[in-house]
Amino acid sequence: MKTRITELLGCEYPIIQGGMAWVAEHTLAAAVSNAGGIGLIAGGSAPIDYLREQIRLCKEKTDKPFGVNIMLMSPNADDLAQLVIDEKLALVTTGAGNPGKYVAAWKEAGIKVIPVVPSVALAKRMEKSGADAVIAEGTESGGHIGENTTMCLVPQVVDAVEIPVIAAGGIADGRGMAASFMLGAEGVQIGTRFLASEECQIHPTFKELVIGAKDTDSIVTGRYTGHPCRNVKTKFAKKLAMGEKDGTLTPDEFENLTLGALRRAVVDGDVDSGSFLCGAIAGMINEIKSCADIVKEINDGAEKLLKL
Ligand code: TUI
Repeated sequence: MKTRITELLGCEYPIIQGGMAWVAEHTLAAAVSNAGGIGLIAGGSAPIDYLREQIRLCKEKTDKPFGVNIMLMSPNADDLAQLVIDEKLALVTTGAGNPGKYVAAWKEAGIKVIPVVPSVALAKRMEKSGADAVIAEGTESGGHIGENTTMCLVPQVVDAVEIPVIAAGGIADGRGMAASFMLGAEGVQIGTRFLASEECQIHPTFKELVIGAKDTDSIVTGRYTGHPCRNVKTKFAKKLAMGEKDGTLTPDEFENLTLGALRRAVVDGDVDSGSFLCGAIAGMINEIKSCADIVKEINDGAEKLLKL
């Protein structure tokens, strides 16, 4: 399917892999790009030297375009903003903030800029700042989320801006991609489906949690900290949610318990103290597949439905 997104990014399919913190490293990103989508390496809060190495390893594994996601709450965001320029990346996506102050420098360096937005207001601001496209991310997504749903947010963003819109949140198969296109999106960003991929390097326990999840197995924690996150509903996540609800955990205590929790989930597979970030669509994902199969099946499924 050719859209303004495939044209902008020079890829075969308008499918972008989510820049999942701690998860999206070079093996996954290269596999998605080699499959004809766009892979992303997640900046998260990782040290700059590690990210430079990840970018270089990805360049060794693919000659296709790939990008880096910058989590703007990271203390490293300024350094990473410069690193993507130094490494001549094709694409940068941003999350968890307003990247306005970086956009001019990225554009000057020839980098395509696609911020994640949870609202129409931010989408409009990003368009004015010179963004090439926006990712309208609904609250169905894993990780740090806004309030509006994909179904409601995407058409409103499409109506509000001229630049192309990529839909994210709750999309994991051809039906979700076709539905996004019916709402006016010209591409999709997909995270959770790639957690259950062969090339994803997360702990096997994390993959098992995704595969085993049913529709009601995701939970949002941390609204009172100002950084709500959607996770797999483990005992640990339920404990956090309960402490938040009944007041037995202060926001500070909550922050202390979740410090390092992404690493404990992704690297250690620690269900007692790790936060397994994942989207609400996990219940539909039942099988580990290669990134090539995932990308092709989603694209072909959507194409078939859209041609009906
Ligand atoms: O960023 C994400 N998802 C993430 S980041 C992350 S790491 C993390 N760990 C603990 C606490 C918080 C984050 C895990 N998952 N998705 C993109 C996204 N961006 N979702 C929501 C937003 C967003 C929110 C507010 C983007 C812009 C924004 O703007 C506020 C402003 O300044 O106008």
